[in-house]
Amino acid sequence: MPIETRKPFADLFSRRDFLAGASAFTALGMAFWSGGCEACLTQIQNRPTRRNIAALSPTDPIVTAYRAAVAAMKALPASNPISWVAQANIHNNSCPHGCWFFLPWHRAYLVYFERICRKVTGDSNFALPYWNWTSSPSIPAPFWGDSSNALFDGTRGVTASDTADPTWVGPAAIESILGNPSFTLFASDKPPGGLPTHMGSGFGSLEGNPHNNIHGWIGGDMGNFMSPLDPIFWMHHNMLDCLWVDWNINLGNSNTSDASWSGYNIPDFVDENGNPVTVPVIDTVLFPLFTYQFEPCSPNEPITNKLTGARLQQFLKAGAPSTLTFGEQHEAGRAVSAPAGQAVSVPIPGGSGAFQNALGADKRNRLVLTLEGVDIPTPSEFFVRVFLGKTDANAGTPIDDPHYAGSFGVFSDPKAMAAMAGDHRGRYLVDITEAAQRLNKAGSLSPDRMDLTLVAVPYAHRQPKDQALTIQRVALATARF
Ligand SMILES: [Cu+2]
Repeated sequence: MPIETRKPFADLFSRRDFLAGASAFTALGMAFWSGGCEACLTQIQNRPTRRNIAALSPTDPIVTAYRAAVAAMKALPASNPISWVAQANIHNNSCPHGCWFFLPWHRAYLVYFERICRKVTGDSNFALPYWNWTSSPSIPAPFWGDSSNALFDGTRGVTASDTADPTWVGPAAIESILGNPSFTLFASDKPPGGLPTHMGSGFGSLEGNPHNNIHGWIGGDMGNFMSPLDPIFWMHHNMLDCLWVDWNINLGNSNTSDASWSGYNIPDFVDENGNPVTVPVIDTVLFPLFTYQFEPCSPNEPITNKLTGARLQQFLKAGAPSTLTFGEQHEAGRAVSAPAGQAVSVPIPGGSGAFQNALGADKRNRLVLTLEGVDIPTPSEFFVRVFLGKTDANAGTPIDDPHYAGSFGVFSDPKAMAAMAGDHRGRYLVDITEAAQRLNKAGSLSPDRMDLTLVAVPYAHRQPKDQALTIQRVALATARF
């Protein structure tokens, strides 16, 4: 059906405005259109709201429905494609990490999981809650107890009173991540060859920091690619999805317009009837506009759920080229290593004025620390804090120190790594523009040399005896998107 016949949407945008995707609606379900469009708009305005689980009591109907859905899925044999184990296997076999398919893949995964929850509970309005670790940094109460609680997972390495570190999930960390206007730096890099990869070719900030570290910190099932076995997985990824919505819609940032991203069809999911589903990436961009909405999750700005024609047009037309182009690379010239718990400093020579561009007011110019060939111990027992111009930084240096520049965690899976014969390493991008600008303003930045200090900080309760941070290549690059 041509899009023009779908009034009143024809008034909101012409076919041309629809990115690459008039086809986008095919998989979104013709349900919206089949009932006549007055009904469609109402249905869209009233689309289910994914709520902050901290606002729900353990006996709230939403929590009860989620627990019932998990119990029902766990009761199914693994051979059933909508069973708990089969769902986790989808992730284990196909999840792309460390690349820009990370966000759309997990969004589609959640959408179909949510539909399975509706099917197995008969609750057709069920909307998956999310875990806002910024405002509630402990795993929420409904996920504790014992094995009689379907939401409990006995393999976790943390307790109900442990709190996620503000380095990963604190308001300042999340505001900084949301404040990055580059899709690559926010949402991870384009993979080599343009196709999704299982293993990290370029972790951006949302994935590299809160995503990886929540996985690593919780550990147990959450510490590897079977992580969806822990019911908290779905709440965690839902929060990441909410932040992506915030970055796109409220903050007005564009996803990449690279056709290898928007034109990719993800073949990995099953619907609530257990039938295989292929989801175009372009559809995942539209899901939160048409099929669900969020309660506000960002520390800085409430979500605006109101679906206006102007907002839609602006968003759908955007698609600015946001591929990050690297300029000069300034190499450290040596591999670096630090045992967990320790720090290592790396001076990076630049030459006069080398970093000047990135210190100006143009937000499109960035200063990006690129770490290549990063060894990923599995399960990883530590994360990394990056400081600029503070060679005595250590695991006790607070992140409100003005020299603090960013953080990342290494998350992978031993089996995935074993399958990567030859290259067991990842690539991480840490945008240090903010810290450089702050120090420059204060007059404490050397104009032709950057001293970076990487601190390998152990997760709480872990004794990472034999683990070390090891990086083959450290470079500081000027970049523009
Ligand atoms: Cu994950």
